[in-house]
Amino acid sequence: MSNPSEYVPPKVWSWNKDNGGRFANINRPVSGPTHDKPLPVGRHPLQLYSLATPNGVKVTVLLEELLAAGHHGAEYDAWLIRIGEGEQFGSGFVGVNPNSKIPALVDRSGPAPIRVFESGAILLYLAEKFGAFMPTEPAARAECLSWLFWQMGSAPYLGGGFGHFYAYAPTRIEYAIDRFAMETKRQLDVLDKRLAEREYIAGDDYTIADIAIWPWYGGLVNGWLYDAAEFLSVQDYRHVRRWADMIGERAAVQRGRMVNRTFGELSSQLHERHDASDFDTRTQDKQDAV
Ligand SMILES: N[C@@H](CCC(=O)N[C@@H](CS)C(=O)NCC(=O)O)C(=O)O
Repeated sequence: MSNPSEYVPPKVWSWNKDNGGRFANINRPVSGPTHDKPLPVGRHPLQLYSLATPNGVKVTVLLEELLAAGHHGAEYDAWLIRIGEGEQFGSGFVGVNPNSKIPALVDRSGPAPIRVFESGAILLYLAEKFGAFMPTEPAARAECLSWLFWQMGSAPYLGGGFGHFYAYAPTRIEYAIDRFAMETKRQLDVLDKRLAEREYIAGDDYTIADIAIWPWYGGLVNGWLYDAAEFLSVQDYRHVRRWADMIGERAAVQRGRMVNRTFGELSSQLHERHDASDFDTRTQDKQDAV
């Protein structure tokens, strides 16, 4: 293994503001707001503050699925939080998520607003609120929750570990890439074995476990993350690929991917979503033409 220039940690760590990493401008060793900024509130019961990263897409996919299944109470306003510009550190956003990360949801349908942060918590909250996309039979429910929490615990190794060191770090460190590529491939193999036996992650039905896992691991095998499909030989995980294609064909999933999206084809970017008709009339290709 090649020897990266040896780093000897000092006795006490201190903050080097410009460490050269892709997100050096927004990463801080402290929490809390950096500026005063109230959050906007729209007319619908649910207010989502997010961005179309894999963690954000989970929630917009579930909301679009709920609406497609006839749950009108899932109507939502999706507001854009540009994390690259530090909008997650505005006082209003921090009030909804003290952890300053998208996605964050406020449910204003009851007598007092209810805040929910962490994408897994939001999926669970919405699935329970509407009685949808989560089985009620105890064994099936346990399986669904197990895979939902598997995603929450596993994806940081894919994103913060593999993705960071493969695509974003200022230097390529063989040890780090090797360690997290191995773990990412192990996780893909876990999914592949499961999906060889079952149509969906939790069993026979499409659930919030699929909705949580698809944007990360479906995205990875589709070549959407970190330009790493060839490096990780994603074609080997054929059951994951079968499942990723099946989920990706759902109309609600395709709509959910567009919401709060600020990259890719202009026709695929719906920066804010306030009405179902916005998908036809307010994508960025149409905004630019105005
Ligand atoms: N465990 C969290 C992770 C959320 C997360 O990492 N969000 C990222 C974007 S994908 C973010 O907002 N980053 C901004 C920052 O770290 O300042 C969840 O699932 O909601």
